[in-house]
Amino acid sequence: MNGTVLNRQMENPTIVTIQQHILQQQRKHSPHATGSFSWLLSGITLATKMTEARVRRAGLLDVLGAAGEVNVQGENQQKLDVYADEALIHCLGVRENVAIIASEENEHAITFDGRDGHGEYIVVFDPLDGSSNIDVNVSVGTIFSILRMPKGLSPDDDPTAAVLQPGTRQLAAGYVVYGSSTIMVYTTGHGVHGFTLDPAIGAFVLSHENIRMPEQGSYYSSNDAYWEEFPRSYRDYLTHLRSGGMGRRYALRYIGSLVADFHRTLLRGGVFLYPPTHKNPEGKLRLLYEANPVAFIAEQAGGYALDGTRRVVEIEPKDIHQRTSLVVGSESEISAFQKFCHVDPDSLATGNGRSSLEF
Ligand code: AHM
Ligand code: MG
Repeated sequence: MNGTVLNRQMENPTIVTIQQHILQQQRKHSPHATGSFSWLLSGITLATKMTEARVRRAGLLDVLGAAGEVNVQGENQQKLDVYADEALIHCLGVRENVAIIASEENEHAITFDGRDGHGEYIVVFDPLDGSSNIDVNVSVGTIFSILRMPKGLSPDDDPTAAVLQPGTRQLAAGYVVYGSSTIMVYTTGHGVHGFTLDPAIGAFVLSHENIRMPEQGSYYSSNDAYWEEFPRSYRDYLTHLRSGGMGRRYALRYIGSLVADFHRTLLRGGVFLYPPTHKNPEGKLRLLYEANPVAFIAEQAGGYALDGTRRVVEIEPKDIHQRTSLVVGSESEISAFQKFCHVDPDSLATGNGRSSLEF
């Protein structure tokens, strides 16, 4: 025989890119998968790499500052918000299996001509989370959640109704933090995995396999400037953490970009809270494309995510841009939160085999 036969272990190469990892996961958990889902995820990774390239050159290109428009949330759009949104819409729009897109930056759900009912997936995202940090070189990110197109519904009939699904129906969720390095973290319901962008080869490379949230951390994360507005039970809980009631004295870390604050909480443990305030009595964070993906990832990593009284992922959404309060973190901190806020522990049973917290 002419030629050389390479005897490399293609299943376990030294470098595992996110694309390889997704395919390996599919082979393991859905052997009959068509590859359609990984094609969709590759659209997201491409868009985030485009955004990361802009973020890295932010002080050099004319990409800083306001774009001159106000989004549906009443917030001034930044140029990078608009760029990140357009990158995702473009990269997902050319994937024919995407039926509907919904984004923080667009009031209505977006559908595509000529799909003739072939679109299987819905993607909702916050294209650039933490916009107030863009101009000052502080970490920002992209958050996404993927849902299946409900059977019997056509995107052309009522795209909004198709998007309004509880977080328990998420097929996958993830985020990218454009920080000191760029990292993508995702779950498809089989653990949480992290990939660091290697700028030399332009690929997300497996760096954090099967991330588990520590059972207890040393940080709490909330905007203390709103302290007086927090409900009494939240203040009592935070005082408990601050005063050593958990066997250690907690320190405060708050970046103001949910993705970055959550990423630290995922790796180091602790708790992140955005309680109801006078200005935002329902909480500030958006359910579909901020709280739900973060909650799915937290639960997959052994943590918990509540809106204050129930699992975030069980909330039935009524509006694409619906807001929610959010308390997400490690087992010990959430267990203590439940005692202060009188949450029924049974309401936190995840339904995926894990029991609710014990008291
Ligand atoms: P954004 O998606 O428009 O950037 O807003 C959401 C951000 C979150 O990333 C962060 O947790 C929160 O708003 C910070 O709000 P505040 O400045 O009120 O603390
Ligand atoms: Mg956001």
